[in-house]
Amino acid sequence: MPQTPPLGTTDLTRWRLRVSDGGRHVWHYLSEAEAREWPQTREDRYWLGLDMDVPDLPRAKTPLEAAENGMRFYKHLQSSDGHFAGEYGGPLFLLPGLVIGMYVTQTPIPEEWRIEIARYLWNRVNADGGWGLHIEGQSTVFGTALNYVVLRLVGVDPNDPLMVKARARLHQLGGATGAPSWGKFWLALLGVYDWEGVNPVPPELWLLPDWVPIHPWRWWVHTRMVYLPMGFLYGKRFAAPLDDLTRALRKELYVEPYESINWPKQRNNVAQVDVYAPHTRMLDAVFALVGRYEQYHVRWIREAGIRRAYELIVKEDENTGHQCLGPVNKMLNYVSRWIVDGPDSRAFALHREKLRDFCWMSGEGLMMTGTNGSQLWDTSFIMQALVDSGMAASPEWKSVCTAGLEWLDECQIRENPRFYRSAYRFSTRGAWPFSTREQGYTVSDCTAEGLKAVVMLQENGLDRRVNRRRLRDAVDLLLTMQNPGGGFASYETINGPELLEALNPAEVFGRIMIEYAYPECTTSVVTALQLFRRYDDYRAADIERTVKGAIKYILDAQRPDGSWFGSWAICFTYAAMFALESLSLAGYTYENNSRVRRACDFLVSKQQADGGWGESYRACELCEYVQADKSQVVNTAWAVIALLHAHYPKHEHIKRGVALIMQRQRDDGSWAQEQIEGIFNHNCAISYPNYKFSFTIWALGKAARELDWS
Ligand code: LAN
Repeated sequence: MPQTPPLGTTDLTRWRLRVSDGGRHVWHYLSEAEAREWPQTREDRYWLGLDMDVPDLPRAKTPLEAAENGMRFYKHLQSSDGHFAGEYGGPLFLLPGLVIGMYVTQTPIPEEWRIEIARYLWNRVNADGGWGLHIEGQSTVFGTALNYVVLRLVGVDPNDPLMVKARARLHQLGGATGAPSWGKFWLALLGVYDWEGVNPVPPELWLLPDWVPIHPWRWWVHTRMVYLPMGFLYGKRFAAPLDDLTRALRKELYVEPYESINWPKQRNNVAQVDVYAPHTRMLDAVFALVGRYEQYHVRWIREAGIRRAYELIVKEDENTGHQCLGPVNKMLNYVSRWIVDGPDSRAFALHREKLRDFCWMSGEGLMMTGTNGSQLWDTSFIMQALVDSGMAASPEWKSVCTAGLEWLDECQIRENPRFYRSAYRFSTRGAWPFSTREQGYTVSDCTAEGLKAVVMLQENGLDRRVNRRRLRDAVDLLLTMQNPGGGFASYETINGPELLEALNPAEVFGRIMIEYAYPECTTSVVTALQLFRRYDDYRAADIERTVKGAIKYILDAQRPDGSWFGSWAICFTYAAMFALESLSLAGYTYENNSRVRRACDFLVSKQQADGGWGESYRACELCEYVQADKSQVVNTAWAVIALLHAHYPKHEHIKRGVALIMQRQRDDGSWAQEQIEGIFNHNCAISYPNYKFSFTIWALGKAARELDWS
């Protein structure tokens, strides 16, 4: 790696995180004078990797003391409004959307962003000069070509050693013609890749009647919300006008001269290293057919498709405060609104403002995040850990809990979306979202974890800020989310046929076309319902039936070796924690149930020599347990919690896990960041840096309570 970041570095002591509006995150870069007026907090300093000036704590002798020390540190990271903010980076295909989207709409990129984006990519480059799909992945064409473009657009010179090496790596991989479809799409918008080289994304799909089994409304919400603006932009064949920089990029990105490239031939050309979900023959046949249609399409139908797509884009913007569901559709909608509404429109100004919500500043530079944060998710876990470990009862943590509850109260969504069925939205009344109320999407397990945290806090002596009716609203919503097999999916019920997966055009992600039921989501929901019914007999029979079905799903999802595959974090240890919690609530433990025994034996067989557990993200790709080189405190915490749920009788295994977590704790109570923790779509890792606090504290606190330490 070249010695210095390509555009230098900003003064880290001048960055501040401001939280507002129910958990909104915006990083500000202050002038020196402003910086004197607005001091940096410990929270800022933690996320910037600066010294926090916190005292060393007396060394913990028991797991409970270790949990308390952990919390003494973690409380410094609680934001002023009561939630726990955090860096939600990891994927490396998001900054390209941000920067290309800003470039083609001529949105000025602030100087401090340019410097810090370049520094982030410089920090995250692989030894071979390229970038992967995420920060721990091997170099791919997607990562390398697109981040190369980012660096050029923020002002890095093509002769910078970082660029020379990246270009060499890209050319070795075959050049940008081998980018997967989403990469081709962004390059085409920028005008450095020909639209003829992109498989069709017909906006006419949105004109199909709703009953058609492949109608986009039936797709997984992320996939449909990305393909919506893609259809619009493809229909328009929008490409930014060429300028010197993009002209230069046409030379730099390809092995062969740009003019000599046979574009239609590139549509299905995707570099081997990039492919996770190869095109099926059926998909290629459909593309061939739709490609024909493209040549002869009827003008007015195309226009109607574009209009329909635009109408739904506007509804999405309005429903989410111009935040959008996620970072990809955010930037595609952004470009779409610029084209139609123009740079001076109110809609575009609102959109521009919300770009900031996705930009997170870290010690390594500025990244674009996987959502506008993981506010609700992180806050509800630590609140539950505090209650479950008994710590919430101590006066020391009262204010942490009270502030947490106030924020959770704020965060619950009270009504259905403004554009509801007309925008194919699922109900939201009573839901908790993954990030903020403004983003406003129901997620099954986020609703469940939010509900659990609130009920636990309120039943432990805090004011009942969230009244019974609102808790019932959450329950009503959850009860509508169960699928026929008994399981719960992520944002909605499963609405489309699995056959649609054969038409997955995205190459780099697996199982993205429809919703699927997940053990994690299912467990969160059943545990929430079980907890709720301890205090309220509302819809008791429905809850009973739902829980039964869910437990059956969990049992059905178990593999013969006793494991469960985890879809949203790495991987089998994560899923085991959830699944065994479900089963223990149903009364199944190691003592009385062979399934639970098998699950525990599986987990214990993976315990590493030092007493910890450690899984590699490769497990999620390969769908098999893959040991990490080194044990990880987060995996260890999940395994410990799992075994505790199961009442696993050989306590020495659990205690060795606990000992490892204690041993890795630093003098100030914190734990160091280890491997990346999360995953999505089988193939892309994503950071949950707060897990090393919430789950370690939880595991320690729970173990302290449930095992004999005398
Ligand atoms: C998330 C993050 C949270 C996650 C859990 C709540 C953990 C899970 O149990 C349910 C699914 C959910 C909500 C989830 C879905 C997919 C997301 C939104 C992400 C992994 C964060 C980023 C990812 C999103 C799809 C990234 C943008 C990429 C595209 C392919 C559009």
